[in-house]
Amino acid sequence: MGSNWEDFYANLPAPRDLDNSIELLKKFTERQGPSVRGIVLVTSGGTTVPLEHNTVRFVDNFSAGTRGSVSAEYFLERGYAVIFMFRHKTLEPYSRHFTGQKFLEMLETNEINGKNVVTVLPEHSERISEVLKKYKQALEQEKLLEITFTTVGEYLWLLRAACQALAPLGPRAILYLAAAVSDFYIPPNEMSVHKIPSSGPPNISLQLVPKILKPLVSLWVPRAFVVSFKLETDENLLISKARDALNKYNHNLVIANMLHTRKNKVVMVTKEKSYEITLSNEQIEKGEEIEKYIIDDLIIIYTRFLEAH
Ligand code: 9Z3
Repeated sequence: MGSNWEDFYANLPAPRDLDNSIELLKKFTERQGPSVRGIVLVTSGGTTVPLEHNTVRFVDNFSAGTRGSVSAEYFLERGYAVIFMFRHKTLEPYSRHFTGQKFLEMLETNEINGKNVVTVLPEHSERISEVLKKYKQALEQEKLLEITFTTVGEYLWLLRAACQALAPLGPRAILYLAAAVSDFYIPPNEMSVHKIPSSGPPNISLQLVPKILKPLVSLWVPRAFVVSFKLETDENLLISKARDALNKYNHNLVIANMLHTRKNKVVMVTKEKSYEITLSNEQIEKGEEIEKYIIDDLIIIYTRFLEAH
């Protein structure tokens, strides 16, 4: 076991609320009328790898969900419907602008006629209102569906369910796989049921998660526009690995990025060419986001793909 994706799913218990997610996905995709430009599945955030069935401990990764949540906003702005499939408690579109105490600092509280009234400080009003309007619009127009996962197993079940919902759309489906998915896991039958005792150093052995991009591209959504991400920490490997993935899975675009520079630089790799998108220092200072440029370019590549179909 471990190399074949069918065995992998057969041995991996489905998440308890999977049927509910399937229903939401079905309703959402069916509700999008003929005028919708396309539906984008954006995956975002990292996955956990539980070490115990009654999970106390797990292996995790760094992903904060910035790439995914920011990209989702730009897709919505460009008229696409978005299924935002994200790791529970990582960043979400719109609310990501107001996280932590930064948000509380935008508010003030006063007592008026014996009642506590909370107001937004005038200097933050424009900004909050701008984001709030976009958020409300996405909800009112029913253009945004959010579904969550935590473990790598939940991610994989949900990904397959989302593909099944998107398959009927053919080339109108875009997959933008920005989540940082674990390459390793502990198969359920090898996992400790209870909390691993601390009486001695644990013997933890991880297995390979099968490469899910393979069945995804060739079987689940064969007519969709598929974008994967490649993350490296060694610059020398980045482009060759991205190109290997493209050749191996035969999808449409790989967006390659380095761990430490991912917010300011990516490389767009298609079958025809590869080129960099970078933010200048001036753009960074202005608070510009690289995802805006990624999405603009992606749409150009996608439009060409549509024309070819
Ligand atoms: C990415 O490369 C994303 O851009 C990041 C975004 C995870 C770096 P943040 O969430 O980070 O904004 O903090 N995602 C894909 C990473 C990945 O695991 N790719 C696999 C690989 O490189 C291929 S599917 O092997």
